[in-house]
Amino acid sequence: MPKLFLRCSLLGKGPSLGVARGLKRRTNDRLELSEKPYICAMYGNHVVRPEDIENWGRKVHEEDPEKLAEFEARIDRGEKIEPHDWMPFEYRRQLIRLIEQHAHSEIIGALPEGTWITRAPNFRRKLALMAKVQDEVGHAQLLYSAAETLGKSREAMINDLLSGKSKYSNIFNYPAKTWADTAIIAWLVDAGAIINQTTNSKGSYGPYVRALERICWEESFHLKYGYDSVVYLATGTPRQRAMLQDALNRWWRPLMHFFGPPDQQSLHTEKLVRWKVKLATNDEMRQQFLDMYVPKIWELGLTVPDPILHKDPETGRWIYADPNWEEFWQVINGNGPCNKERLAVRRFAEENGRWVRDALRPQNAHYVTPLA
Ligand code: FAQ
Repeated sequence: MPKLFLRCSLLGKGPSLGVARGLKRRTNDRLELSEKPYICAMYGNHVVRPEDIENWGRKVHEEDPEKLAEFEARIDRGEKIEPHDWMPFEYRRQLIRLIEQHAHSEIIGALPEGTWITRAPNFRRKLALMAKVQDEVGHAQLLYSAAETLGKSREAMINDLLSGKSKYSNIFNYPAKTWADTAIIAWLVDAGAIINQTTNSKGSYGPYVRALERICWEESFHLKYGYDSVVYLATGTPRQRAMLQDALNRWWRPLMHFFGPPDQQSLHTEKLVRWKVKLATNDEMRQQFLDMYVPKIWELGLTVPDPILHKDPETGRWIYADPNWEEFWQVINGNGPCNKERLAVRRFAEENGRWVRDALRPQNAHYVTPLA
């Protein structure tokens, strides 16, 4: 059985997923089909049964209370949940939503910096930027694979991105106007991503946390590259400093939004913290970011574009101006400055890359139709 499904995963579109229209047995290297559809995914040779998918809308209180209690006890003990383990449908649904959005953020996130590869100021910077952008796309690969273990096909995820149904990080819907924007992205956006990802890499879902661990290693190189680029401009000519300050001014608000809405407005935090998918709330991560990076920004002689920003000596918490949460909701719902452009580029890539995917797919594969 495991061998069969491993093979199934190799035949799918993309590296990890195949959908068998009822994979029954293997004869002479060919897969035979039965009536029922199954999804198989790479980690743990997991099989999502048709009835699982039909139950995706099931509420937590509708779960078998004994199974739910045992599941939550495992989480409390710090055990990892693996794809073949029992899990509440809401846990599965939440993980798919979050990991999928994260994966989309990585491929869309490659675009603002990617537009500067051809315009990098020298060959060394160009090489470094190319490597970074390539890493981000690689992170998307890892994350799509992790999400696939939960039963949603990569095709369905990409379709939901392209149709605008699925979200991706707010921050990549802003233009990278100058070279200094790439420096701010590589330093501060990567810093924010590392804070989120190192925290959540201690989480409960095995495939996701293993992907996060690897991603964090690579992101820490990006952070060094970003900091190096920022220091170079901050210690450069007055024009270079002005360009850097301008970039910081434009990216600050999206950076404050990056960690998600304030805790009181967050829809999913409570559940995700209980199930150890999120190990800190949105506000806690935002505070951690301010703690770590505001002093560094000031050290470089740059100004944070927030006149009231300060740390309350009594609570130890940063007080900051309202970063305009209305703008955040607009941007994540498709109305940011670059949303349409970003999705248009992805649609172009999807359309023009189809012949490559078709050429790579084995002609005699029986079952590559996605189910989810
Ligand atoms: N952007 O209830 P919450 C990177 C949505 S990777 C867009 O608080 P949650 C690497 C949220 O989905 C960056 N939408 O949500 C890189 C929900 O909508 P829904 C991405 C957002 O999930 C660097 C609604 O608002 N990282 O940067 C955002 O508990 C440089 C209610 O919000 C991840 O995805 C947002 N910022 O907490 C690449 C990490 N915030 O689904 C290139 C994994 C919230 O109900 C260059 N994700 N929303 O329609 C997470 O940790 C969480 O999903 C949060 C949000 C913390 C982002």
